[in-house]
Amino acid sequence: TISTIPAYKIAFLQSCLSANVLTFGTYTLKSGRQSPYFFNAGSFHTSTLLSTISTAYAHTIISFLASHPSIPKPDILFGFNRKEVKDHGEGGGIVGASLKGKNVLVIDDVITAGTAMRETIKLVAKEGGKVVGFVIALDRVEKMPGPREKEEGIDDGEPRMSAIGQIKQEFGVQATSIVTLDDLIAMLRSKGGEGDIERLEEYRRRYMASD
Ligand code: OMP
Repeated sequence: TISTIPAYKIAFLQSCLSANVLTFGTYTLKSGRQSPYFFNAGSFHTSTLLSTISTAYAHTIISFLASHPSIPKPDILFGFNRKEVKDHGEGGGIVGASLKGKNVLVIDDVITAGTAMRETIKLVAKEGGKVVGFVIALDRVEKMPGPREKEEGIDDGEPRMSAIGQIKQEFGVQATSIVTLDDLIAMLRSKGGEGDIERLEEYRRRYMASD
């Protein structure tokens, strides 16, 4: 229920709704799934919204680091990846601190099937670093696509592990998020149950991960 969701998560979800970062409709995802909602981090484009999302990430990162004491916390460096590798000027695929020999905490927007996370793990390894954790704004808590879904786009209805769970198992990487689809549904319910909830719950029943 909403009473168990921390205030910063509610504030974050409320900002996402009022800034149209979270929208409802029919969207085709990267995975090919048809979703009744979409999270567009690019719509966090004002100074107020930037402050909202960075505060929410900060809360999440602080509690993530506190619950994983084995992750070393020296002076914190930061950087980000370019969409395309630059072959002039200082060059390279990363702007900011070099990743060489570093433990990397990755900050990303959304996880669905985990494709973007896998690419990031590879990219960081290529730059000589090691991903120790992921902090995501929205975890859609969806199951991994099965072989039939990958080939024909048809979900076989079988229960499967979450994309995050699978990545934790394969790479030993920890992950956490500011909010999940469950938080969003609980928050919308507390606001008096808008029409979209039915579609969100139907989608959740269909693609929810088994772990
Ligand atoms: P996966 O790579 O399947 O985990 O999907 C994550 C990526 O999908 C994000 O980095 C976005 O590029 C995109 N995405 C969103 O931005 N918002 C959503 O609500 C859903 C997706 C998506 O396509 O799954």
